[in-house]
Amino acid sequence: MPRKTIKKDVGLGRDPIALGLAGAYIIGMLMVGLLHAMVSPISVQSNLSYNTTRASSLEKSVPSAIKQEPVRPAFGNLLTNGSFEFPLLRTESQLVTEATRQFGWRMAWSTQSNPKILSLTRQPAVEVLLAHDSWRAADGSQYARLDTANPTARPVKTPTLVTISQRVSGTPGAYTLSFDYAPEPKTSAKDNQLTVKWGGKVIANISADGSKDTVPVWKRASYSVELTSEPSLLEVVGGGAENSQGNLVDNFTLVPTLK
Ligand SMILES: [Ca+2]
Repeated sequence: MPRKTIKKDVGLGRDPIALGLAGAYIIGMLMVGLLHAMVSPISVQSNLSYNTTRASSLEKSVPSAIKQEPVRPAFGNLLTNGSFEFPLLRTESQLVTEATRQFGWRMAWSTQSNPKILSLTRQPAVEVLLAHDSWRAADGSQYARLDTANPTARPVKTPTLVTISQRVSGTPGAYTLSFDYAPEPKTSAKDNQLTVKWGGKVIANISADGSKDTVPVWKRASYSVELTSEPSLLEVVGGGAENSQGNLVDNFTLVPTLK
């Protein structure tokens, strides 16, 4: 009995077998902890990888049409809203009338509209487009089409060719008028005719073939003009077939000519 009592009082530290088992248990737990510490970062990395992939796929699912590029006004540009970045569009296309604040351009139906076949009851409007898919603007996020969309029900025909204009004042002298022009993709030169006037005189007649284009192919054109003490009128006249196709323009600038 006394020996059994003594055995019960003996601690584990004094029992070689129990000590061995306890040591193995502690080492085992340390190894499990070490393995866990090694595995955990991989698991976190994996989650990060998943989230990144998910964020990327979400980004791809956002329509590119609502992405806005920062507006970069040309330094010294005397023209208002030459890049058609205002009004800020939330849809791919909007018909803008003169009543639209911030637009900056006057507008009228083009002198090349055909009043014999068209109802002139509709208010002049210019179509502003927000860059979408691969149809990028030449500058910023938006551009204009001077053969505008026709929202009226067919077969009623209304004008679509539009003229936009601005009266410009500034220090008299030599200036450079520049803008980007693109034929509408998959339309021929019959759809893409543009006339530019300065002070009532024609300074450019542009014709471009976009029949082989899949995206707007922008080309920059520049012309020398004179600004006098009197305000000068810039007119951009949409021409060609009147069918809501053609005449993409963007990024009009009027800056002093460097000598
Ligand atoms: Ca633009």
